[in-house]
Amino acid sequence: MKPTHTSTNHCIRSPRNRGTILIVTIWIITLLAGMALVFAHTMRIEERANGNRIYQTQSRELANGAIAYAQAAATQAIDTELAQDPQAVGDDWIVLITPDEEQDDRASYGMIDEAGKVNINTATQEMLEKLPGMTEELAAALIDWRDGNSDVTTNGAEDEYYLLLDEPYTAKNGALESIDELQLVKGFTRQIIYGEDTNRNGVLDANENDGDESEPPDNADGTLDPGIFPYVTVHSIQSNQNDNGQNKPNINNTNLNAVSTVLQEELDAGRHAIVMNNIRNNRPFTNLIDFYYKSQMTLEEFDKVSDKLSQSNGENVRGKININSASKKVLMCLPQLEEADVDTLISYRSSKSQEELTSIGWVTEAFGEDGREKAIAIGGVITTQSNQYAFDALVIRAKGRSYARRYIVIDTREGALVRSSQDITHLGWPLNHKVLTTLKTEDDDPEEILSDESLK
Ligand SMILES: [Ca+2]
Ligand SMILES: [Ca+2]
Ligand SMILES: [Ca+2]
Ligand SMILES: [Ca+2]
Repeated sequence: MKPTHTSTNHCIRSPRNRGTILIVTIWIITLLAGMALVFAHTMRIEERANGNRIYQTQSRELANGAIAYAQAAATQAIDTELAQDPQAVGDDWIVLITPDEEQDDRASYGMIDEAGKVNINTATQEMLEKLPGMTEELAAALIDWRDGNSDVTTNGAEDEYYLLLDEPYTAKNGALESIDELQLVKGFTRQIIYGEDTNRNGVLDANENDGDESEPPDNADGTLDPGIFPYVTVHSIQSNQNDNGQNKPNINNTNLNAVSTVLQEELDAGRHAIVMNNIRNNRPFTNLIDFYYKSQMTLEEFDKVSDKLSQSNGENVRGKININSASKKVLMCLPQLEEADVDTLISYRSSKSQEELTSIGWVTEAFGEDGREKAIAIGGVITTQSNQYAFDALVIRAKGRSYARRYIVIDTREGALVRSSQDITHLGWPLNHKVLTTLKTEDDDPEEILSDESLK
């Protein structure tokens, strides 16, 4: 279900009066700052600092609106259609910028599924190396950065390297907390992480396609190299517990009682006996896909039970990739897959509705009889669940005279927890400048302007 504008407004309406006062204030400050240009240099600097302080206050308030909106959007039905339209929040307008592999000539709107990305804290070196622009050296350095030991992986880097830098520090030897943190890892530059898309809007802007003529340096080839940023996350995590609060039974447990109970709930007595016999005779299992093949369940049976079973212990599982939402570049990182295999997966899933893609079992059908090995190769790192969403929010106030950008990650495992919130206003206006000009000069409904394809 798509939330209506009305319900969203109702939930997170911001204090209107305070906003109006702030807008008036910022205009007075702007006028003062303008007048100050004729005064002494020091005077000018003071006025500008004052203006910045006011702007920061307003920006914070705009960002609070964005966070409230992201939380509301994440807790209302999780639907791929959700949040693709501009939303009114009080007197402000919010659009969510999302990268779109298919087009780099205009911005796309929507929320971003963190499970549709490669988790840089859990991906194997093989998977990391398959990210665009990555090398064996970069992947090895990342593995060393995050692993708990100080043994240097081939081509990697531990303390010995970092302690010799001009401003020395030690290797993290722990999980990364943000993608920005990659800049501390040997070899990772802004170029590797963000590519040519320095304003992070998923659009090839003029300065990103003119070579060295203006910042950033780019290859002027007419297509946007977005770096690895759109394809990586540190946030993907899902619960490994069933509704009863117990860990999902591990298919490789010595005692199969719990697995048997799960199967009993969904299979009739005859099928249950046959499947349990297959399970007993064919252990252990590499992962749930291997379990599916060896148990000789039907896909329909597996769809019903797979989400209640597990291939690991522990309360949570990190870093699984949602095969229903991952982009082609992310699917390319799955173990052992070639481009043709990824195309097979993409064409299969686009021929089905989301309801038909309930469990990871669909990859076995997509790959067919000969694809058993490939399906098992990816079986341990894939999921059809998503619990974390990123909102690259552009908040627009006063017909575009003021705006803020926030990158917010919401965890929906229990309610809508804000995992991170980063002010990215400094990256600049992310949409076509015609949109901003039209917002400022025309009296049309902001929603129409923001949705107008001809302006994008
Ligand atoms: Ca290490
Ligand atoms: Ca751009
Ligand atoms: Ca350039
Ligand atoms: Ca390029």
